Amino acid sequence: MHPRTQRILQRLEKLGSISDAPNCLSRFYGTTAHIQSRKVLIEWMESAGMTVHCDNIGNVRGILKSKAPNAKHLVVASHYDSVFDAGKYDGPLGVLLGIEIAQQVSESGQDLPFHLQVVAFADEEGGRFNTAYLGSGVLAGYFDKTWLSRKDDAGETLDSVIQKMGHHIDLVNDEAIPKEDWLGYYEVHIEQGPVLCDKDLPVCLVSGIAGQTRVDIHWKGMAGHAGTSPMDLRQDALCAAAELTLIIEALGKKHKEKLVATVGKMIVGPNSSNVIPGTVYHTLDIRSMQDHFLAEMVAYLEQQALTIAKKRGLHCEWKVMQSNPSVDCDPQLSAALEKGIKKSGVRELLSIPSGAGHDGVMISKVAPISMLFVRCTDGISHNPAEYCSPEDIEAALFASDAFLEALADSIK
Ligand code: HGY
Ligand code: MN
Ligand code: MN
Repeated sequence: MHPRTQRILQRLEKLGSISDAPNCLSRFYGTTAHIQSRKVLIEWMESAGMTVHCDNIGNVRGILKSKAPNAKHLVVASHYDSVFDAGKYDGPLGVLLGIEIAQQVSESGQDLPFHLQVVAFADEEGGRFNTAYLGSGVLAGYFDKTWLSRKDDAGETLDSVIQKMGHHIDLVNDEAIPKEDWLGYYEVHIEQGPVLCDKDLPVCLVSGIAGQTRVDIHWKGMAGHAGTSPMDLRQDALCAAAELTLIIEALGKKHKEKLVATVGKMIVGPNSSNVIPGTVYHTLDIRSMQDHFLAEMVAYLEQQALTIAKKRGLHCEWKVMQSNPSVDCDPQLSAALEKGIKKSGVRELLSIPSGAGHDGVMISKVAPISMLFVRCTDGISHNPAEYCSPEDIEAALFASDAFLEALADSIK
């Protein structure tokens, strides 16, 4: 195995051990582990020969400047936050591979015709504040200041967490790379799906990223005594939430070829075994490559929620937290990536859409994007069983080296 692959594996283990939870990997935005991992990333980017700075949202940004006049930026990135009880490849693989391709350029003394900027985004998952793409939102100049008042489960606001990290939120808009200065965006990420395993391929191109809407749903009923309240006189918030959850599942199954819908988080109040739940908060994560269809499904489910609330005598608050349309990867960047994949010896070219969201969704607002998927065993992700083999990581590394070369040739 190439020493560069070895180094990626060692660093994946190191980052995978930096967690806020004692028995699993969890690294939400602005936590102790998040800040600790940032320090390690700064060190590694500096040792790769890059000029490194941490921006005012917590993105770690390393750059190899080109001497070419009017050089634009190629950003190679992924994220270093995680979901709770995460796998160690989702995010860090793309960051560490980016550092390796930069180190190769720096050590070879090659002067690329573009600036090479490697970015570790501070928050892609939105695990703490349900704000996906915080980091890439800043890089694209699309940071939404209404996010600042968002609260985590402990009631702390995003604004206060950013300040505690020593950042100045009023400066974030200076951190963006202006639209005219972008050459493009490239991200390497585990597929988090079964296709590469089925096809027995190590890597493939990504054709686009599905549209995604995230909704916060609050049910307000009436808490009551579990022993004395007649069943037909209750305003049980949990039963209402459960009824909607099953409608959501049925809708996803009915349109399974073009829709996925998930209730992933639920908080029951007061959450006592002998009290009828008076309040329930839960999320809806719903996605499709077809934007109009997705909007129709969100509207339909909102109607269903309001119908359930009326029938059960509850109040339902439906709050769309974030909605991103589906995006296409750029044909020219993908053509260079195709050359890179071919040159690295992968036996078959494949291009698939991504059901998972990625920072490219945010970056696509200002720049052409491209992505490389890497096989992960059985497509398992957002799960500690997530695994990506050293051989497939090496295939992705070599395909990325060749992509950079093909891109540089296409500019000269
Ligand atoms: O949720 C997603 O698709 C990604 O992992 N943030
Ligand atoms: Mn990810
Ligand atoms: Mn993820």
